[in-house]
Amino acid sequence: MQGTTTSQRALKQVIDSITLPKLTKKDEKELHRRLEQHFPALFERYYALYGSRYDFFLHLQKLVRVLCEGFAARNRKLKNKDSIRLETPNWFRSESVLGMAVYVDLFAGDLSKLKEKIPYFVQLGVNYVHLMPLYLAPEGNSDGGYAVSDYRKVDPKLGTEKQLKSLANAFNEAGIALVLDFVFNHTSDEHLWAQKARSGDEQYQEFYYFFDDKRDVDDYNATCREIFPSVRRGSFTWLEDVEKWVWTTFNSFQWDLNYSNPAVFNAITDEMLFLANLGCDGLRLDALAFIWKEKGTQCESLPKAHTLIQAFNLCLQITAPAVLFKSEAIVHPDEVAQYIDKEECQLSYNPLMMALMWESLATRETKLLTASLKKSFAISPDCSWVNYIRCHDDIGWTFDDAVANQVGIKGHDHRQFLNQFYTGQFAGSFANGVPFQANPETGDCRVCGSLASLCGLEAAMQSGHQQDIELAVKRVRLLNSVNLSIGGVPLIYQGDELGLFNDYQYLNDPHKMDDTRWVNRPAISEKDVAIAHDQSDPRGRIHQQLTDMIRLRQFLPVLGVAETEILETYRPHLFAYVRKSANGDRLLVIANFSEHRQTIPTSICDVLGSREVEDILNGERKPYHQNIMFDAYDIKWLKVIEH
Ligand code: OTU
Repeated sequence: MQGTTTSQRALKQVIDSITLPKLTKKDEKELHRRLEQHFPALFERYYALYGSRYDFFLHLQKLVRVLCEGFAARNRKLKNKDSIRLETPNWFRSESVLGMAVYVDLFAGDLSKLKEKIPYFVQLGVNYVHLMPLYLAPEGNSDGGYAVSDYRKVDPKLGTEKQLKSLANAFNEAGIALVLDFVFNHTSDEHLWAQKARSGDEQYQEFYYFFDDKRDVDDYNATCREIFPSVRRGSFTWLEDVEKWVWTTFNSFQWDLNYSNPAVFNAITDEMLFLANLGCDGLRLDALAFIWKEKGTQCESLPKAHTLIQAFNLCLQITAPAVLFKSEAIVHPDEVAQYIDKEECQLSYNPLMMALMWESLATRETKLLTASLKKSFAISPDCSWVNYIRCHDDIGWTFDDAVANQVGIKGHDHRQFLNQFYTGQFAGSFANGVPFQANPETGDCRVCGSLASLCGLEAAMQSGHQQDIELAVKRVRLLNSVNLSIGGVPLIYQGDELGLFNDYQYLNDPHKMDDTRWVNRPAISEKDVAIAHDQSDPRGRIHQQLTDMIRLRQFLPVLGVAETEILETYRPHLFAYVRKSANGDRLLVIANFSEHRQTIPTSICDVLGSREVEDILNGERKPYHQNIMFDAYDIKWLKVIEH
């Protein structure tokens, strides 16, 4: 390959061979500029994926047509946003960006009612809203919407495309970024492509992984991880009517798309651009680790999965550059890091920090959290973590066993302990968690539950024990406080801002009862909101404390574009980090992950350049002499006192 010259020639050939959509002179110029800038890289990736196919050029031609049409279909407002975002590519790193993840129906009822919740978001300081999948999906069990039957149709129970567009518009006017799910590893078995495949259409059978021979299935199963082992063993489903096996990493009704077929890449790009043109600011790349498969491998995070995502990203750079990618790789920390790059995903969930905050709460020790984040927290300055404490899924105990070993922790045993601790099988645990996908063979298990319940508030309020209630409220504050101050976009999960407990209603619904993740997908009621505004209720205090910290954060540029250095505290229960911005601004955060009093010498403040500090969280200005003292689960945001 001759690099740029070959791709330039290919671009010219493609452009000459297609009819371009009608564009204004200015738009045409911009499209050509972007193609010139990004096509060489796109061509390189597309060639690496599909170059050996006899029909490569035809697919390439189709792809360029899809991109040009996507560009033409993008409205003026969004095109203006594209130009603004190209000028301010790091907008998401601002200290004022705060996210929330919500289910349209559980949070508001439907799309039109969600629009009425804009003041709620604004009041809380939320300006990034991730809407859980809202597309047409099978009746009954649809994996919470993660089985998409039509990317272009809003689930009629939630509203219409028109309402979604109008919501996107209203969000935009209120300064709220909209993030939608891009569920591109699989479709539901009711998607038109799946239906055609099922009826014997070979062209569409090639959209998925269909196998006649059980030996293929066995070969792949031998090296692939089972994701939902309590649903079905292995990663395949036998289709009685077609007499073939189909690849289903998750539920049997979620068919994995076959990205070794360029027609799939093109078709999905078309769907992606449709979502982009609805007016969203970000796409959450669901289950992105699984999109490329090769026999003899685990079929997760393979090099070509990255090539594919880079190619999708380039397609966006050409047609809708305002739209960001958020990586949902809930995998080994080293693999999580591989997706984080301006050219791949600008945003990424931070499952390592999420899991290890819970680990520290259980053990009261911070050595694994400190050692792991020292290794893995730093990422490219063009990108950002999306930090979270809870989400709609389970907590998986993801951490690097080698790092754990270095601090004297055996990964396997420790995970068993954590599962026991959070699912009520460990005497003395404060948590009300529920096991998810226990695998009897490997002993693997994950945990579900709401923030407040996992922190012990549900149990404490049941027992009425005042001291336990206090401790639970403090645990919630501690986790929220780290999440808001460590650097990155904090993402609140619906209901956790209100201190909601587990919701056991799902046990009465036959479509949900087998999926314990529903325990942390509560419907939010007016009553819940009212309780959270009642200061005499512990949930009211949770809400107030969170709100106060959010307010404070908004005025701390050091929590925006700046670096995080994880510090060694040499104190088993304390966790500390310092935020440093280029202009010398600094913030030191120290957190006590135990219910016992702790102290640390004031010398830790030397990272701030002075020991004359104040805790800006509670306005405590008293100078610390020899030691800084911490009560149960205390956290301090320390700044040098300005004279
Ligand atoms: C995602 O999560 C979604 O967040 C889940 O809600 C979906 O069920 C799933 O994809 C399928 O669409 O298995 O338990 O290792 O753990 O991508 C959560 C990555 C999941 C997977 C993660 C997946």
